[in-house]
Amino acid sequence: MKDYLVISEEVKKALKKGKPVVALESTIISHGMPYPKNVETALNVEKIVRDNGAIPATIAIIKGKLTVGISEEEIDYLGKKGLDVIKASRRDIPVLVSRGEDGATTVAATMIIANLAGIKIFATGGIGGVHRGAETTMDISADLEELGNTGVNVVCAGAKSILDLGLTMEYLETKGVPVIGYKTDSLPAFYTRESDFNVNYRMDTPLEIAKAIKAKDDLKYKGAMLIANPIPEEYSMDRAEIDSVIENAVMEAEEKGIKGKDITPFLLDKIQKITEGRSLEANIQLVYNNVKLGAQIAAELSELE
Ligand code: PSU
Ligand code: MN
Repeated sequence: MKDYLVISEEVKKALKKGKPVVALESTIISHGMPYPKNVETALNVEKIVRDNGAIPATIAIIKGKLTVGISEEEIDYLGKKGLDVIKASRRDIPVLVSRGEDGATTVAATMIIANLAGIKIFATGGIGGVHRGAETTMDISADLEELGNTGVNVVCAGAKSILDLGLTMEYLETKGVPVIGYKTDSLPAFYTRESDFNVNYRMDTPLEIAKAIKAKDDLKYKGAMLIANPIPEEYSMDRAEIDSVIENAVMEAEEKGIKGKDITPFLLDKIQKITEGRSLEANIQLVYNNVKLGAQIAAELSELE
Protein backbone atom coordinates (compact mmCIF):
# COMPACT_ATOMS: atom_id res chain seq x y z
CA MET A 1 0.00 0.00 0.00
CA LYS A 2 2.75 2.47 0.86
CA ASP A 3 3.84 2.36 -2.78
CA TYR A 4 0.44 3.71 -3.78
CA LEU A 5 -0.66 5.98 -0.97
CA VAL A 6 1.08 9.30 -0.27
CA ILE A 7 -0.03 11.26 2.79
CA SER A 8 1.35 14.76 3.45
CA GLU A 9 3.44 15.17 6.59
CA GLU A 10 0.90 17.52 8.15
CA VAL A 11 -2.04 15.14 7.62
CA LYS A 12 0.00 12.15 8.76
CA LYS A 13 0.92 13.90 11.98
CA ALA A 14 -2.67 14.98 12.65
CA LEU A 15 -3.99 11.46 12.08
CA LYS A 16 -1.37 9.95 14.33
CA LYS A 17 -2.31 12.30 17.15
CA GLY A 18 -6.06 11.73 16.63
CA LYS A 19 -6.57 15.35 15.62
CA PRO A 20 -9.54 16.27 13.41
CA VAL A 21 -8.95 15.98 9.65
CA VAL A 22 -11.38 16.83 6.85
CA ALA A 23 -11.06 15.21 3.43
CA LEU A 24 -11.81 17.34 0.35
CA GLU A 25 -12.37 16.21 -3.23
CA SER A 26 -10.71 17.40 -6.44
CA THR A 27 -13.29 16.79 -9.20
CA ILE A 28 -15.05 19.87 -7.86
CA ILE A 29 -11.84 21.78 -8.68
CA SER A 30 -11.22 20.43 -12.19
CA HIS A 31 -14.75 19.68 -13.39
CA GLY A 32 -17.07 21.55 -11.04
CA MET A 33 -15.98 25.17 -11.39
CA PRO A 34 -14.13 27.35 -13.94
CA TYR A 35 -10.53 28.56 -13.49
CA PRO A 36 -9.43 30.61 -11.56
CA LYS A 37 -12.46 30.56 -9.22
CA ASN A 38 -11.93 26.84 -8.68
CA VAL A 39 -8.39 27.29 -7.33
CA GLU A 40 -9.33 30.32 -5.26
CA THR A 41 -12.23 28.34 -3.75
CA ALA A 42 -10.12 25.26 -3.04
CA LEU A 43 -7.55 27.35 -1.17
CA ASN A 44 -10.21 29.25 0.80
CA VAL A 45 -11.80 25.93 1.69
CA GLU A 46 -8.54 24.72 3.24
CA LYS A 47 -8.30 27.93 5.23
CA ILE A 48 -11.87 27.61 6.54
CA VAL A 49 -11.17 24.04 7.67
CA ARG A 50 -8.13 25.30 9.58
CA ASP A 51 -10.02 28.25 11.07
CA ASN A 52 -12.50 25.74 12.45
CA GLY A 53 -9.91 23.62 14.18
CA ALA A 54 -9.24 20.82 11.70
CA ILE A 55 -6.56 19.91 9.16
CA PRO A 56 -7.62 19.91 5.48
CA ALA A 57 -6.68 16.98 3.25
CA THR A 58 -7.45 17.69 -0.39
CA ILE A 59 -7.27 14.39 -2.26
CA ALA A 60 -6.29 13.61 -5.87
CA ILE A 61 -4.32 11.08 -7.89
CA ILE A 62 -0.97 12.62 -8.80
CA LYS A 63 1.22 10.68 -11.22
CA GLY A 64 -0.49 7.49 -10.16
CA LYS A 65 -0.13 8.10 -6.41
CA LEU A 66 -3.24 8.31 -4.26
CA THR A 67 -2.33 11.61 -2.65
CA VAL A 68 -3.88 12.81 0.61
CA GLY A 69 -3.11 16.47 1.25
CA ILE A 70 -2.05 17.76 -2.17
CA SER A 71 0.03 20.95 -2.31
CA GLU A 72 -1.04 24.43 -3.39
CA GLU A 73 0.87 23.92 -6.64
CA GLU A 74 -1.00 20.70 -7.28
CA ILE A 75 -4.34 22.39 -6.60
CA ASP A 76 -3.37 25.10 -9.09
CA TYR A 77 -2.28 22.50 -11.63
CA LEU A 78 -5.58 20.57 -11.42
CA GLY A 79 -7.57 23.80 -11.57
CA LYS A 80 -5.75 25.07 -14.65
CA LYS A 81 -5.95 21.75 -16.46
CA GLY A 82 -9.69 21.59 -15.78
CA LEU A 83 -11.61 19.18 -17.99
CA ASP A 84 -8.34 17.80 -19.40
CA VAL A 85 -7.67 16.04 -16.12
CA ILE A 86 -9.29 12.62 -15.91
CA LYS A 87 -12.39 12.61 -13.72
CA ALA A 88 -11.64 9.62 -11.52
CA SER A 89 -14.36 7.62 -9.84
CA ARG A 90 -14.08 4.14 -8.25
CA ARG A 91 -13.57 2.28 -11.52
CA ASP A 92 -10.72 4.54 -12.66
CA ILE A 93 -8.35 4.28 -9.70
CA PRO A 94 -6.48 1.04 -10.55
CA VAL A 95 -5.84 2.03 -14.17
CA LEU A 96 -4.60 5.52 -13.27
CA VAL A 97 -2.34 4.03 -10.61
CA SER A 98 -0.90 1.41 -12.97
CA ARG A 99 -0.30 4.01 -15.68
CA GLY A 100 1.09 6.66 -13.33
CA GLU A 101 -1.47 9.21 -14.46
CA ASP A 102 -3.26 12.10 -12.77
CA GLY A 103 -6.89 12.02 -11.75
CA ALA A 104 -9.30 14.41 -10.07
CA THR A 105 -11.26 12.35 -7.59
CA THR A 106 -15.06 12.31 -7.37
CA VAL A 107 -16.91 11.82 -4.09
CA ALA A 108 -16.68 8.03 -4.52
CA ALA A 109 -12.94 7.99 -5.27
CA THR A 110 -12.18 10.55 -2.56
CA MET A 111 -14.04 8.38 -0.02
CA ILE A 112 -12.00 5.33 -1.03
CA ILE A 113 -8.70 7.17 -0.62
CA ALA A 114 -9.75 8.97 2.59
CA ASN A 115 -10.70 5.58 4.01
CA LEU A 116 -7.28 4.14 3.18
CA ALA A 117 -5.74 7.06 5.05
CA GLY A 118 -8.09 6.70 8.04
CA ILE A 119 -10.05 9.95 7.58
CA LYS A 120 -13.69 9.79 8.62
CA ILE A 121 -15.14 13.15 7.61
CA PHE A 122 -15.30 14.54 4.11
CA ALA A 123 -16.95 17.78 3.04
CA THR A 124 -17.94 18.87 -0.45
CA GLY A 125 -20.68 20.66 -2.42
CA GLY A 126 -22.96 18.12 -4.03
CA ILE A 127 -22.90 14.36 -4.43
CA GLY A 128 -23.75 12.36 -7.52
CA GLY A 129 -27.06 10.50 -7.43
CA VAL A 130 -29.76 8.86 -9.48
CA HIS A 131 -30.16 10.89 -12.65
CA ARG A 132 -33.51 11.89 -14.05
CA GLY A 133 -34.59 9.25 -16.52
CA ALA A 134 -32.47 6.59 -14.79
CA GLU A 135 -35.36 4.13 -15.35
CA THR A 136 -34.11 3.89 -18.92
CA THR A 137 -30.50 5.18 -18.85
CA MET A 138 -29.49 3.41 -15.61
CA ASP A 139 -27.31 6.43 -14.85
CA ILE A 140 -26.76 6.13 -11.12
CA SER A 141 -23.61 7.69 -9.68
CA ALA A 142 -21.01 5.40 -8.15
CA ASP A 143 -21.08 7.89 -5.24
CA LEU A 144 -24.22 6.19 -3.91
CA GLU A 145 -22.69 2.70 -3.88
CA GLU A 146 -19.65 4.10 -2.12
CA LEU A 147 -21.79 5.73 0.55
CA GLY A 148 -23.31 2.30 1.14
CA ASN A 149 -19.93 0.60 1.44
CA THR A 150 -17.26 2.94 2.77
CA GLY A 151 -17.25 4.54 6.20
CA VAL A 152 -16.27 8.05 5.24
CA ASN A 153 -19.09 10.39 6.24
CA VAL A 154 -19.95 13.09 3.74
CA VAL A 155 -21.19 16.61 4.38
CA CYS A 156 -22.94 18.06 1.32
CA ALA A 157 -25.65 20.61 0.50
CA GLY A 158 -28.10 17.90 -0.50
CA ALA A 159 -28.44 16.93 -4.13
CA LYS A 160 -29.04 19.12 -7.15
CA SER A 161 -32.24 18.73 -9.03
CA ILE A 162 -30.20 17.74 -12.11
CA LEU A 163 -30.83 14.45 -10.28
CA ASP A 164 -34.04 12.70 -9.39
CA LEU A 165 -34.09 13.51 -5.68
CA GLY A 166 -36.85 11.03 -4.86
CA LEU A 167 -35.04 8.12 -6.53
CA THR A 168 -31.76 9.21 -4.94
CA MET A 169 -33.36 9.02 -1.47
CA GLU A 170 -34.82 5.58 -2.30
CA TYR A 171 -31.44 4.31 -3.44
CA LEU A 172 -29.74 5.57 -0.28
CA GLU A 173 -32.43 3.87 1.79
CA THR A 174 -31.79 0.57 0.03
CA LYS A 175 -28.07 0.92 0.70
CA GLY A 176 -28.72 1.71 4.36
CA VAL A 177 -27.33 5.23 4.26
CA PRO A 178 -29.02 7.59 6.73
CA VAL A 179 -29.52 11.11 5.43
CA ILE A 180 -29.20 13.62 8.24
CA GLY A 181 -30.49 17.17 7.84
CA TYR A 182 -28.45 19.74 9.73
CA LYS A 183 -31.01 21.97 11.41
CA THR A 184 -33.60 20.98 8.80
CA ASP A 185 -36.28 18.36 8.10
CA SER A 186 -36.35 19.03 4.37
CA LEU A 187 -33.76 17.54 2.01
CA PRO A 188 -31.81 20.57 0.78
CA ALA A 189 -31.53 20.82 -3.01
CA PHE A 190 -28.13 22.46 -3.29
CA TYR A 191 -29.11 25.94 -4.57
CA THR A 192 -32.23 25.95 -2.41
CA ARG A 193 -32.69 25.14 1.25
CA GLU A 194 -35.69 22.91 0.68
CA SER A 195 -37.08 20.30 -1.68
CA ASP A 196 -40.23 18.17 -1.86
CA PHE A 197 -38.47 15.44 0.12
CA ASN A 198 -37.57 14.96 3.75
CA VAL A 199 -34.33 13.81 5.31
CA ASN A 200 -34.37 10.75 7.57
CA TYR A 201 -33.22 12.53 10.71
CA ARG A 202 -32.82 16.10 11.77
CA MET A 203 -29.85 16.97 13.99
CA ASP A 204 -29.12 20.39 15.41
CA THR A 205 -25.51 20.21 16.62
CA PRO A 206 -22.19 18.87 15.29
CA LEU A 207 -21.91 16.85 18.52
CA GLU A 208 -25.19 15.03 17.86
CA ILE A 209 -23.91 14.08 14.41
CA ALA A 210 -20.53 12.98 15.76
CA LYS A 211 -22.28 10.75 18.31
CA ALA A 212 -24.30 9.05 15.57
CA ILE A 213 -21.12 8.44 13.56
CA LYS A 214 -19.40 7.01 16.61
CA ALA A 215 -22.33 4.66 17.25
CA LYS A 216 -22.15 3.46 13.64
CA ASP A 217 -18.43 2.80 13.97
CA ASP A 218 -18.79 1.10 17.35
CA LEU A 219 -21.42 -1.17 15.81
CA LYS A 220 -18.94 -1.95 13.03
CA TYR A 221 -21.39 -0.89 10.35
CA LYS A 222 -19.95 -0.45 6.90
CA GLY A 223 -20.98 2.57 4.91
CA ALA A 224 -21.40 6.27 5.53
CA MET A 225 -23.77 8.80 6.95
CA LEU A 226 -24.76 11.58 4.59
CA ILE A 227 -25.09 14.97 6.24
CA ALA A 228 -27.15 17.47 4.26
CA ASN A 229 -26.46 21.08 5.17
CA PRO A 230 -28.70 23.72 3.59
CA ILE A 231 -27.13 26.62 1.71
CA PRO A 232 -27.10 29.79 3.88
CA GLU A 233 -30.32 31.76 3.34
CA GLU A 234 -28.55 34.84 1.95
CA TYR A 235 -26.98 32.87 -0.90
CA SER A 236 -29.90 30.59 -1.75
CA MET A 237 -31.57 30.94 -5.14
CA ASP A 238 -35.17 31.22 -6.26
CA ARG A 239 -36.56 27.70 -6.60
CA ALA A 240 -38.73 28.34 -9.68
CA GLU A 241 -35.86 30.09 -11.46
CA ILE A 242 -33.23 27.43 -10.80
CA ASP A 243 -35.69 24.63 -11.61
CA SER A 244 -36.34 26.09 -15.05
CA VAL A 245 -32.61 26.61 -15.68
CA ILE A 246 -31.96 22.98 -14.76
CA GLU A 247 -34.86 21.82 -16.93
CA ASN A 248 -33.32 23.57 -19.95
CA ALA A 249 -29.84 22.24 -19.24
CA VAL A 250 -31.13 18.66 -18.89
CA MET A 251 -33.02 19.00 -22.20
CA GLU A 252 -29.93 20.26 -23.98
CA ALA A 253 -27.84 17.39 -22.61
CA GLU A 254 -30.45 14.96 -23.90
CA GLU A 255 -30.54 16.56 -27.36
CA LYS A 256 -26.74 16.46 -27.56
CA GLY A 257 -26.67 12.85 -26.40
CA ILE A 258 -24.31 13.57 -23.50
CA LYS A 259 -23.89 10.54 -21.28
CA GLY A 260 -21.79 8.76 -18.69
CA LYS A 261 -19.20 10.68 -16.73
CA ASP A 262 -19.58 13.77 -18.95
CA ILE A 263 -23.14 14.59 -18.02
CA THR A 264 -22.64 16.02 -14.51
CA PRO A 265 -19.83 18.44 -15.56
CA PHE A 266 -21.86 19.41 -18.66
CA LEU A 267 -24.92 20.30 -16.58
CA LEU A 268 -22.88 22.19 -13.96
CA ASP A 269 -21.24 24.29 -16.68
CA LYS A 270 -24.56 25.01 -18.45
CA ILE A 271 -26.24 26.08 -15.23
CA GLN A 272 -23.36 28.41 -14.42
CA LYS A 273 -23.52 29.96 -17.90
CA ILE A 274 -27.30 30.41 -17.97
CA THR A 275 -27.33 32.10 -14.57
CA GLU A 276 -24.30 34.23 -15.48
CA GLY A 277 -22.26 33.06 -12.54
CA ARG A 278 -24.90 33.60 -9.84
CA SER A 279 -25.20 29.86 -9.34
CA LEU A 280 -21.40 29.63 -9.17
CA GLU A 281 -21.36 32.11 -6.30
CA ALA A 282 -24.07 30.11 -4.53
CA ASN A 283 -22.07 26.93 -5.15
CA ILE A 284 -18.92 28.46 -3.65
CA GLN A 285 -20.74 29.73 -0.57
CA LEU A 286 -22.44 26.43 0.14
CA VAL A 287 -19.09 24.63 -0.07
CA TYR A 288 -17.65 27.06 2.51
CA ASN A 289 -20.64 26.40 4.72
CA ASN A 290 -20.18 22.62 4.39
CA VAL A 291 -16.47 22.51 5.13
CA LYS A 292 -17.06 24.57 8.26
CA LEU A 293 -19.62 22.04 9.47
CA GLY A 294 -17.31 19.20 8.42
CA ALA A 295 -14.50 20.64 10.56
CA GLN A 296 -16.84 21.04 13.54
CA ILE A 297 -18.07 17.44 13.26
CA ALA A 298 -14.50 16.16 12.89
CA ALA A 299 -13.50 18.12 16.01
CA GLU A 300 -16.38 16.65 18.03
CA LEU A 301 -15.64 13.16 16.77
CA SER A 302 -11.99 13.38 17.75
CA GLU A 303 -13.08 14.39 21.28
CA LEU A 304 -15.39 11.36 21.50
CA GLU A 305 -12.80 8.87 20.28
N1 PSU B 1 -22.29 17.67 -8.11
C1 PSU B 1 -21.96 18.95 -7.93
N2 PSU B 1 -20.67 19.34 -8.12
C2 PSU B 1 -19.68 18.45 -8.45
C3 PSU B 1 -20.06 17.08 -8.61
C4 PSU B 1 -21.34 16.73 -8.43
O1 PSU B 1 -22.81 19.76 -7.63
O2 PSU B 1 -18.53 18.84 -8.61
C5 PSU B 1 -18.98 16.07 -8.93
C6 PSU B 1 -18.54 15.34 -7.65
O3 PSU B 1 -17.15 15.07 -7.75
C7 PSU B 1 -19.33 14.06 -7.72
C8 PSU B 1 -19.31 13.80 -9.20
O4 PSU B 1 -18.74 12.99 -7.01
O5 PSU B 1 -19.50 15.07 -9.80
C9 PSU B 1 -20.41 12.84 -9.63
O6 PSU B 1 -20.22 12.47 -10.94
P1 PSU B 1 -21.06 11.26 -11.55
O7 PSU B 1 -22.49 11.77 -11.54
O8 PSU B 1 -20.52 11.07 -12.93
O9 PSU B 1 -20.84 10.10 -10.65
MN1 MN C 1 -23.22 8.74 -14.08
